[in-house]
Amino acid sequence: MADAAEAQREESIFSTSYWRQVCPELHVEDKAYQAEVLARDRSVAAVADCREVRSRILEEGFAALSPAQLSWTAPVGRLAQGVLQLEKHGWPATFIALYDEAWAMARDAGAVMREATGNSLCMDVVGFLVRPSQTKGFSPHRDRQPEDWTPKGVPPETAATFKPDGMAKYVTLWAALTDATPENSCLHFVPRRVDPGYSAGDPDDGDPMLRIFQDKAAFQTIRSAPVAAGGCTFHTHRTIHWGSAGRRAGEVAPRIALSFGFSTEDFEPPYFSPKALPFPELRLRAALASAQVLNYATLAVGDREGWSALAGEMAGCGASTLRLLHRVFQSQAKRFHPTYRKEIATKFVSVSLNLPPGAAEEGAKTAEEGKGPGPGSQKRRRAAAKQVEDSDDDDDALMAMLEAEASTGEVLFHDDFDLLNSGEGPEEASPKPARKKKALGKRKKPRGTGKNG
Ligand SMILES: O=C(O)CCC(=O)C(=O)O
Ligand SMILES: [Fe+2]
Repeated sequence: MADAAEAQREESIFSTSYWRQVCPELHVEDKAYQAEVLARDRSVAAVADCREVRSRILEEGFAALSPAQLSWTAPVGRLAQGVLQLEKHGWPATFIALYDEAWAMARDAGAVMREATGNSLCMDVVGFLVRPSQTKGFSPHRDRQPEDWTPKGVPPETAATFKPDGMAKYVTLWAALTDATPENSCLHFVPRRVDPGYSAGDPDDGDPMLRIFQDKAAFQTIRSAPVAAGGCTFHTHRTIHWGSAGRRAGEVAPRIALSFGFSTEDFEPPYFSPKALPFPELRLRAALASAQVLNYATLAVGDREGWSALAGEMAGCGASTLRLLHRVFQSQAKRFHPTYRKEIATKFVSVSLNLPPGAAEEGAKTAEEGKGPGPGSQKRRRAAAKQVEDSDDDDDALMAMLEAEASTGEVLFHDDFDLLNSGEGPEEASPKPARKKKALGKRKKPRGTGKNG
């Protein structure tokens, strides 16, 4: 797709006319459309339905609303078509966040969430396009583990990630833009009552899935959550969930979804100021979508098919695409919360250093390519900095590392980070499936690699 690759440049990413041409049916920074959305005064969902969502989340860790219970301002079918258009141009589904309609939906989702949970949009927006013959939804995971929240200064105890009234401090609204069925990878949930790690936390050793599925009766507790286009599901940061492996043969319609994360500020601060809502300006949207793809890119190792559902054609991308996404984010980085910047820097460094052999030639040299000392020790750090300075080398991974360390005043990349390169520590080096998916595998020690593994 040479044309698509050609268009994937910073100039296009920041151009309203480019995005309008990709999806002519949708709006980009269209003031008249935005005014129409803001003028709307219908409620999105009945208060009684939101109450039911609340009690289901408290009881089971998940809930659902049917299309008949929801009245979205944005046309759901047009958003789905938009995702397919983006695919044609080589863009991941998350880039639907470039369009006003996605933010209209975020606003509606916010109204439902406020009523059901009291949580606010934290800008964790992700799009998915599952083609069951080639890809599937994310493999089983919890959206957050202690290694996601402790870098944000939140105490490690899982029990403290719930409010005094029991509501989770992080809840996702997952909107189906096409019908989501078991055949095309609808979501599946494990009810909290059968999941001992839900509120107590997972042991450092041992697989939470194996803890739960010890006998036949446990398998019967798995709940499939099909929803027709325009319906949505809800789950907390601790609910184990996944998209099923759909039917591989035959013509199964793609499953397209758009998810929004809602949190309390003390648990996960909004990635950029809510003052930019309801319609953030294009540069902010572009930076967010780019960063979100990087944020999940570590999935390429632990959940390749899930990563494909998220990244589309970018799933096999090399260094130059990663660098492009990172540059777009960096250009707006100051507008993002320091904890998010830190997370994206960590992910960017991690995925850059983990590119398979040959992928780096797509663009920049990586730190692996014989630069001498790798990141980690002070000596290496200084050597890296000096190399960057001396050779005017544009090694974005190293720069990101240094920039992130300088801006946070923390040493983010320790010597064990070298394991990412050495191949000596596969347990640590392989990001496990994690929203951001937090792995449900054997965990030898907490990993600091963020939401996706
Ligand atoms: O759509 C999927 O397959 C995964 C969705 C998910 O894990 C989430 O929204 O938290
Ligand atoms: Fe998830």
